[in-house]
Amino acid sequence: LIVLWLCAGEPGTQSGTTPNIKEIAMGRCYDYVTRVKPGLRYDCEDIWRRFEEAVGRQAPCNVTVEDYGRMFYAMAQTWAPPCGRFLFWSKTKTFVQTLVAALRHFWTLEDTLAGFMFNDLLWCGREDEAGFDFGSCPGWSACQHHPVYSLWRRASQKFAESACGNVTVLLNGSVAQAFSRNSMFGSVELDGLDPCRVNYVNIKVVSDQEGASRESCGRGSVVDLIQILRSRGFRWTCADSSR
Ligand code: N1C
Repeated sequence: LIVLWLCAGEPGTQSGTTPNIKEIAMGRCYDYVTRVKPGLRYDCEDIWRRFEEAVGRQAPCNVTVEDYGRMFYAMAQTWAPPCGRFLFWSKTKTFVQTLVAALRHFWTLEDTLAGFMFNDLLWCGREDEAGFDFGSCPGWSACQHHPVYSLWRRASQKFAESACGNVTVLLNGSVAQAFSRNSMFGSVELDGLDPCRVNYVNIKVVSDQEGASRESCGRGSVVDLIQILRSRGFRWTCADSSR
């Protein structure tokens, strides 16, 4: 019976809203303003209220980028990473997090309040009553406007628009489509970069230690990225490396 119950999940659904999401997100917000970026003034209570307003009482597949407008307004950046230190990535998250922790030179979206608060959390609202659905949330593919996707979309867009100087892009050379127009980097951030503010786009294609590189600066989808950068007038460099 237990096995049957465990297997009964509908296709296209995944686990529900992260338990204790309010405590986690608000705790992170207070951590950010107290310890990570002391001196920045954000109202964590107000930010959480606006987040609830955006997500709660909505059909779980119906949360748009615009719905987060009021929340992002309350999170307006009074701080931006210094020019030359912006790091974008695609399909390399675990690797990036280790690298960033070690180098402390680069800044990613997770260094902004929005990225810091919502990293690795999952959420969706429920139509029938206020609040979150802790039982199940739709999968990405089942949704046109997934609440998690819309938040990252808005955050990624803002982050890319603020990028300046030399920016770095880390791609995973061990996967089939290191650069994909469907990824958050390829669909949102790339278009948000401003050729007048960005000096160089430095691409790094990183492959597994085992040397299983499927894609590199001269091969596969990375070539498409370089072509797009060229056509938009960016200066660029590209380097292959192993972890
Ligand atoms: O779709 P991706 O990667 O290309 O997105 C990565 C790209 C980075 O440059 C970030 O600035 O977009 C930004 N970003 C995050 O920082 C982030 N943290 C957590 C985008 N998405 C982020 N997430 C979650 O991972 C979110 O749920 C989103 O859908 C995935 C994207 O991961 P990916 O496909 O490996």
